[in-house]
Amino acid sequence: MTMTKKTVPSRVQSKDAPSVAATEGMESVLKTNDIVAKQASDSDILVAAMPYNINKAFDYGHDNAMAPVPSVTVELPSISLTASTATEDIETAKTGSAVRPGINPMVNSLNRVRVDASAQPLTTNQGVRISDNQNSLKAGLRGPSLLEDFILREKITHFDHERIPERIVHARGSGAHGYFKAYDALGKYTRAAPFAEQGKITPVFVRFSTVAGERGSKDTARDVRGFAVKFYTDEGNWDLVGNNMPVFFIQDAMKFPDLVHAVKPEPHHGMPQAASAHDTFWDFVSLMPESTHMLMWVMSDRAIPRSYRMMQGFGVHTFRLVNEEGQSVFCKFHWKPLQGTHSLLWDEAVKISGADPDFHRRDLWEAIESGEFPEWELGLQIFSEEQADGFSFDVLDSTKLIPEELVPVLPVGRMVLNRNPDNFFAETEQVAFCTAHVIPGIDFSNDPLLAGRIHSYVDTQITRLGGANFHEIPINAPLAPVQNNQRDGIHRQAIHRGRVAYEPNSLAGGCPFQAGSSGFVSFPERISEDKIRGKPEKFAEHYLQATLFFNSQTAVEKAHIVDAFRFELSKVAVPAIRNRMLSSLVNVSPELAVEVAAGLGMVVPDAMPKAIAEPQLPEVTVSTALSLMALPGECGIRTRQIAVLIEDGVHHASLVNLHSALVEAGAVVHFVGPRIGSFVGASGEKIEADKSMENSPAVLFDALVLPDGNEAVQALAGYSHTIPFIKELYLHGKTILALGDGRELLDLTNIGFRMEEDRGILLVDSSNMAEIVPVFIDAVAAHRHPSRDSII
Ligand code: HDE
Repeated sequence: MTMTKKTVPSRVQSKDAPSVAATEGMESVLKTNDIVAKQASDSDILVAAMPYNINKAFDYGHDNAMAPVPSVTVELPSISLTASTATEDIETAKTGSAVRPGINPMVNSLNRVRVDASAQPLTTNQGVRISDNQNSLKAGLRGPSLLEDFILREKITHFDHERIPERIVHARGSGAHGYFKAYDALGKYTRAAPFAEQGKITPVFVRFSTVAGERGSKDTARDVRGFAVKFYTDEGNWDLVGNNMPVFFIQDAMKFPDLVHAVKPEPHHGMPQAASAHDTFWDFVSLMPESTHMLMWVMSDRAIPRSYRMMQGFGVHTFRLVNEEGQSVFCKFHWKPLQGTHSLLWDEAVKISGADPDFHRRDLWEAIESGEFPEWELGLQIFSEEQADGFSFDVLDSTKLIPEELVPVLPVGRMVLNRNPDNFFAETEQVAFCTAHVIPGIDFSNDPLLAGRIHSYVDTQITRLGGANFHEIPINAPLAPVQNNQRDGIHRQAIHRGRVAYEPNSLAGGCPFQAGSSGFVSFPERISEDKIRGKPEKFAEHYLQATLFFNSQTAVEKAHIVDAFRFELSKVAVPAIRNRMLSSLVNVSPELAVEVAAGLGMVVPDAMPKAIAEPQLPEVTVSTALSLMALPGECGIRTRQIAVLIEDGVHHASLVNLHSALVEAGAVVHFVGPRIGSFVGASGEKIEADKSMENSPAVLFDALVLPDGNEAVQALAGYSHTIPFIKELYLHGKTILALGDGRELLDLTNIGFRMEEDRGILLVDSSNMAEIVPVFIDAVAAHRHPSRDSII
């Protein structure tokens, strides 16, 4: 069969259209000067300009598939031709005027849907003013309510439907707006819009989340955190839907429902909420040795971050970058927080879930409100297919990472979150991330986990957001123009003009037309394989990177991993599951297995048999980048929450000086009393407590100041919460500064402080404030003083 040779077609001008008999026939009709007839005549000219489908020939053949061409279109003689009705120029306040050609007003900034009720009367959803919002309509003051009360019924009906299904995973989350700014043009690797020019800015919306818990569950569960970024690029939306860990539990999407069913509350009694510490989770993962690497991350402090602002983010899968010439490289995405990577202790995380289940949500919100905009640097690990073939692991296996020592991370830009949403539901709840949302220049690898995700996200949004039009919800709509022939469906917002909703067409001049190679062109990967269900050989190695992770941790981090395994497995009721998991840990590290077994009062079992006897040797056996300590951050004590205890009789001047120095350094300083409200300093000054030890327990603070002033110290000593408050901050490794008489409070805790090896306990006279402030700031910036860990 001969294929038409590819040439790039041009637009056909309708005035140059071949004249046809039908056109002549219209002349007489035109004389009536009737607008409908004019439309009919123009239509005929337009249609006649496309005597056959010129584009058809380009549907065929390898060359055309490799370089798709834009469709040939015909210029409209008049815009009214694609109108639905000849009356569209008749305007009311409601209809507005006819839309300009090519415009889709659904695509716009969020301003078009922001609502402000200041100085406005209350109305029904139909815009009718409501005279009384306190009483239902009744037959007499003491009489029965009336069915005709459409105002009451509208209000209650809407209320009844206020909730939508929550996300099946990642239900609990928090989001913010911001932007991404490219450091340099990355045209060498990708034609993706956000990297097109140096300094280019692309708006983003980001949602962080836990995975297992329900929407109303706590923020500080031990869990993976979602890190999903929607880039509103000028070539369409790109969603980078990642996590705060670079690997995942499973290798194939086929196992995702099993994994999620195993970790979610057990179906017979609905417990436990937001926790993996139960039988079904450990039953499943101990039968799935490919989970082991991810388990190491989830049992590490990465799973209990101090803040969403203090986590790394990872795209997890291998993706493809494709440049203008169609050349492709592989890539992994990394987000690095400017604030550094910091975590909670497990004991803190547990207590914070009671004290403030919204701990991370509040932290993100307050930081942005106070102008402390969180920042991340985006980095790419770029590597070729040939390099990938040589690695000891398979880059299509999401249970493996690529050590930074093997492929360095290239910094390509930074993301700043600088605006909180106006409305949690409209934006954070309704935002719909989809791994299928890619743009020209970003493409998929054949990771079988990614393939399942490409299907799953769109599918789940259809149920969650009530239909196929979720892309029109303002937070989801792209800034790039949207024009296609998809129509109708529940809650359709766009009002499409005209009668053409198909392609090819000549009645709309061939528009909207296919974009050819300026559109998304899938990377033409050559595949010649058997159609089979199975996994590549390298996927069978399950332990080397789990070992790499464990061996790359500091002693403190290793101890926390042991503690986490011990805690989680101690909650597993069936001993054989514990034993099975222990036998798997022997393959990771005998040291780890011995310590966990000891913590469970068990004997270390034999190692679990491996799926592969002689794996390829790993390229890297220790990677310092895998330790949380590798990223201390660049923000000092900015946004750190510091509690300063106060009572009547406190030494006011020292606190005022300290307060201004800490605020200057960016900390958030709270005066905390036995109650909130005013206290009187030793010299009669007023000092206001914004928090109390009762409403804000110690776990909510990063550091503590004990004040000078004998009367205040005695009063604080007599209050039952004070000593436990101090002890808790101490045991969690926080910095404590005791001023003058405040030292007495420390003594009352009866903790044998080991001052020589603990730079987080500072005792000083109020007169030496100037000297101590920088030392204190330094100690708080260290986040925590782990030498106290062993005391807990
Ligand atoms: Fe998800 N995941 N996932 N996931 N995921 C969802 O989509 C799914 C996976 C991630 O803030 C769901 O809108 C499958 C890996 C984040 O709104 C659902 C598989 C990674 C979010 C879904 C995975 C993620 C989700 C539920 C295995 C890290 C929250 C609600 C094949 C790279 C996005 C929704 C937000 C959410 C499916 C595995 C990250 C059901 C099938 C690996 C951050 O579509």
